[in-house]
Amino acid sequence: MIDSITKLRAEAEAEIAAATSSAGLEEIRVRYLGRKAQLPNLLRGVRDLPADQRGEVGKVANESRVALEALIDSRCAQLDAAELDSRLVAGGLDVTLPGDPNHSPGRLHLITQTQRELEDVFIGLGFAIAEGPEIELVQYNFDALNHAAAHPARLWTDTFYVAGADDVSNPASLVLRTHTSPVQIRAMQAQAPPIYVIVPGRVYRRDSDATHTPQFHQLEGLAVDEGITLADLKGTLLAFARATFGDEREVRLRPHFFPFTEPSVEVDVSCFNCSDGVMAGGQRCNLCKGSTWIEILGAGMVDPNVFGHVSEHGYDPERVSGFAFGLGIERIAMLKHRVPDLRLFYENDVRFLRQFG
Ligand code: 2NM
Repeated sequence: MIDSITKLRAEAEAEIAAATSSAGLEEIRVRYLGRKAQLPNLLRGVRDLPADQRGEVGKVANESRVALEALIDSRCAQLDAAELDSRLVAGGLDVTLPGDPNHSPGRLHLITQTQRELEDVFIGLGFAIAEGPEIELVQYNFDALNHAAAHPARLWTDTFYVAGADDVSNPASLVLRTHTSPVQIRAMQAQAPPIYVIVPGRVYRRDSDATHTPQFHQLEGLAVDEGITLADLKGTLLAFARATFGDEREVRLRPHFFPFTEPSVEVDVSCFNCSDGVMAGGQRCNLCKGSTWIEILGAGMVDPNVFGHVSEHGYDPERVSGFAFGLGIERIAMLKHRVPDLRLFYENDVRFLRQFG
């Protein structure tokens, strides 16, 4: 038996050395070492040998297997390199090679990183991601979201109307969406309740100063089901706050107004920079300004009038209820990473960007 193993090993070694392509080498590997191949077959036969021969034969067979594997690996590397060389000589360009000199592949922008972290949190809570157009009908951006005809956000001074929009109150006029909420209307038209979606994306408002850029990012959420209450909203936002700002966080809801929710709330997270408004050095906290709370988002219970715009898709306010919320991704990133000025996100200064990730 030892003789046949040694002979097999010698044959295999000769074939490996003579292999001229990585495909041919793989065929040799399967033939000698594959599951149904000769050497493993011999190894399996070891257990039927008399006890006094098993150790010796097993050892020789196993050593042969290990030696052949190593030989194949090194021959494979040789052949791969030779094959690459010949492709390059033939003039083919291998775009999978690293650059020379090697360049960093870069990193995701902090807004993208933050958006993906937020998506992960809400996916973990059972939400799906929905996306939709950035150029949107007034019907979806305002009317279906219960914005009164005279709502100031509809004015051309506040919203970018797309060339050709004849009248700001024409539902067929086009705007750059001012929030991602119209996607939630579209999601409800496409899916009857229950629905649990988040909508991240770019939004546009005619605003430009130290704390506003004309384009920014939102992440909104919508949950509609039987028996959804404000307590579900608060529990969801508490889980989000803890995942994003630390396990010790609490949340607080304050009454507010939004056109599409009733009641509406602003949501604060307990400060993660101080204790009782005072920082380690004894000064008043510069993040919460000593208040112990930081505003992070707006939310509320979806107004029955909003369901009225999608009632033919199964949204009967007598049967289902829902909560919705919206947050600014830039604001979350600024709080988490102590970014002092919103405009840094849009100046593309790599000295700023490369600090993250
Ligand atoms: C917010 C605050 C409160 C919101 C409402 C809806 C919809 F589509 F369900 F009506 N989407 N998003 C909402 C509610 C957004 O952002 C500050």
